[in-house]
Amino acid sequence: MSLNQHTYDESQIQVLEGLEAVRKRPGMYIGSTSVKGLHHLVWEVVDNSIDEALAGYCTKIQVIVHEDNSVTVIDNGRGIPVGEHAKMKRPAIEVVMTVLHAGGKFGGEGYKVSGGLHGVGVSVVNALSEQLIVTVKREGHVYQQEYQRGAPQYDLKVIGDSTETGTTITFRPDSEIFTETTVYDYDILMSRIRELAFLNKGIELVLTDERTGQSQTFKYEGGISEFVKYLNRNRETMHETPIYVEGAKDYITCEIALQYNDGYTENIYSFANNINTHEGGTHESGFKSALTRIINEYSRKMNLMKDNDSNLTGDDVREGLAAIISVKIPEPQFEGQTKTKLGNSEVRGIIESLFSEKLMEFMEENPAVARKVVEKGVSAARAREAARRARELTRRKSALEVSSLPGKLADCSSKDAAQCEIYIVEGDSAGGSAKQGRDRHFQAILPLKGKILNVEKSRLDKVLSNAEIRAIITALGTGIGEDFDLGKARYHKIIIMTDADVDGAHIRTLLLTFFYRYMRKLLDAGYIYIAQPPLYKLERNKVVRYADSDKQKEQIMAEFGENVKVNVQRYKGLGEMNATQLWETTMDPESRKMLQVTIEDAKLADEVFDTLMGDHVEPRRDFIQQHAKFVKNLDV
Ligand code: 0RA
Repeated sequence: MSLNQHTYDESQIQVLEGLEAVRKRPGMYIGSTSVKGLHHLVWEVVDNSIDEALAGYCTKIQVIVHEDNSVTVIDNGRGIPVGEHAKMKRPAIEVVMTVLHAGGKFGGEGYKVSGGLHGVGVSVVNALSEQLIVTVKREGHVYQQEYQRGAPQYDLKVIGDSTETGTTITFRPDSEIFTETTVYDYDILMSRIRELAFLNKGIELVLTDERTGQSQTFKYEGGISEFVKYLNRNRETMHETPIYVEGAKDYITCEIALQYNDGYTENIYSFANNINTHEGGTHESGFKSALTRIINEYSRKMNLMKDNDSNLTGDDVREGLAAIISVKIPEPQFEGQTKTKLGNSEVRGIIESLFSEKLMEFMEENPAVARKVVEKGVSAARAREAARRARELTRRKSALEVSSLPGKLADCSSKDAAQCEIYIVEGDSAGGSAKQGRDRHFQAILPLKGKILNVEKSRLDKVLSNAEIRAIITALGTGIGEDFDLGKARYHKIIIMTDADVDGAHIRTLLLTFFYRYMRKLLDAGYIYIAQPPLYKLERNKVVRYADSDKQKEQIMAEFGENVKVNVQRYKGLGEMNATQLWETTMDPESRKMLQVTIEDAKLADEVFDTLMGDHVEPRRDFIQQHAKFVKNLDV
């Protein structure tokens, strides 16, 4: 046996061991094997194509979901190299597809801007796919290789000629790994692909769903400026064109776009290497401090505030602001609870000085807009004062009352927050069943009457004067907004339980919007859940089964056997279930299913809400047409 063959055998064994490690512990590489992990496979492949585009070699990326939920990603980049890898003695493409973290090693050119969970390498996608086929057009030829669960099925071969270049990867996620679901969600794919198109101006991204025939193309020459306009699409804006700033220093590139609207909420999204930094970080804090400082400086300079007026706060100047901050950085440091906080300290200063200068320039050139922005901040400051007084009132009141908890709350007996759960239940009658059915040791019930206030349309002072919202705040114990303290949470599971109808969906959206706006850390901590009551009860000869979907109903009917007239009950509301049924199906930790709400879900709820309740008719109509299946019963 030659020495070369010997080394080859060894490295092949190592390769297989590496992929086996990925299959044994997929969560370590892609976060989870649920819906999120399933979609992560797509992002891993797409990220490589985006990197190729950022390096200047790729202009178009296409994502196709096939009938069988396999996915194809096509790009027109340089194509993954096919020549022999010096050390591994195999074609580079095979090394990229089978060796962990091998992706960037052949580039040689500068750096790759990847980060976070992303950038683990396409070999991970390969390891977790039943089948993967890679096709590369390069140097006049078309090359192809196929793998199953990461293992090559044949040596790289030439299957044709082409004058074009690019990479096509088709993979079918392994159902042995993704046991929960292997079905791709169009809306999840679409909203991230749209986001990537906003964040990387000029790149054309196409999403096609062969299961439905749906297809959308995203390409934004205006990049994040168009992103900001999109965020404000349902609002009246205070200036037509977003303020846009870009700059680079020491291989760090920064872009900022912002536009004020006449609403009360702030919509700031920051990104580092295309990853949404939910927890903020140095780029976001640099931006915020520059914004506050410059607006105050400008108003003093122009005598828009009295000398003894105190400065506007950050919250004041961010009321009605939509902004995107996007940085691309060679070695991002991701920190925080969910690793979505940018830690690189050098970024703060770069953003701060870049943005201060441009913002001052903008305000001086657009005095009418600048004046409106300042006036808005001043009125926000007044409202903040009013809110503070209202809050103090609540605080003092609760200190005086014997029991400060809301009267409607049926609290649990345990005081160990980590064990405790609170069900926020739609309606008094379902609330009654839940109170009877619960395990009172660790389950608390808070029934809500009717709908809570739409927090998108009100300032904090009004939000705090709403009885239902006050009940939620006091029950949770955390405080709200800037006073929020996660450590004071009285329950570590906050479970929203509403009817499976349009009103239920509306109330759920209102609650999620409230948590998103005022208690975001609850979402970061993963404390918010949505209960999943069943849709059907099926009964035959005292054997009772429940079904969550029509499909499951059919399945259970089939299991009961043919030609028996099974008793089927469709639940329209929680109120139709008695206490025992509610416990068995929805509240018993042994048997219930709950959805844990992520910050993305809440963001989406916020967006859905915005679109359905916003001031403008056109986006609402578009949205309803696009999401007909989801909102078909909505009376808007
Ligand atoms: C390594 C080196 C080069 C390109 C790529 C990887 C590459 C990977 C993927 C994955 C999907 N699409 C891709 N496109 C390119 C540089 C090749 C060269 O120097 O010509």
